[in-house]
Amino acid sequence: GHLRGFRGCTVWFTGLSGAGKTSIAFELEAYLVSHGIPAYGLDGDNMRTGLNKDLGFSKRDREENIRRVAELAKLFADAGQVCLCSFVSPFAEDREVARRIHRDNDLPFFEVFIDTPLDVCEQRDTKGLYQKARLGVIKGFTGIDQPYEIPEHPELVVKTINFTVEESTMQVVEMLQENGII
Ligand code: GGZ
Repeated sequence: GHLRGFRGCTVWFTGLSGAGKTSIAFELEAYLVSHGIPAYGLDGDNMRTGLNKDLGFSKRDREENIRRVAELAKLFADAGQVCLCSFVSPFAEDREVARRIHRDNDLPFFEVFIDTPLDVCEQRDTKGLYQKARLGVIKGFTGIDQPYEIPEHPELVVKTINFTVEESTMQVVEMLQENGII
């Protein structure tokens, strides 16, 4: 990728389960590709079923999940893609590792906090996971019996209540425009 004019970047979506990370990333991917910008989304669905299928949700496993995802995202970005990573990534130190992996390779990295309150995520409960966590069937669920560390210096905070997925997505598009990525 070092001879290329346009270099890719990584947009790192963090937030609770059900916050809307994947919905926004999916909408953004469609927007970018329809504008001729190569983009590719990574999330729990395509990482935890394959490359990271040996990992669970302990603090250590989440750390390794994020490290591997960040190394993969770095390669996508270096290959000129806008890599859209949607992971709960609840621990600040793990998100910092992801950022450092990109910085060390001079690749732009944008941390986007999808700021949806826990009670809203829990009410949506699209997969029934919060209920299972409340009942103790799932242990170590982020926001219930494991922490979510709120990002202190994200490049962007997207509040999703009272906004459509399209409106939230456009906030990310504007951030990429302001930073000369697109
Ligand atoms: C959090 C969990 C858990 C626990 C299963 N805690 O809404 P979802 O279903 O699709 O998003 C959650 C996803 C989180 O995987 P990540 O790879 O993003 O996590 S991390 O970044 O922390 O490594 C949820 C489901 O997996 N899930 N158990 N205990 N989310």
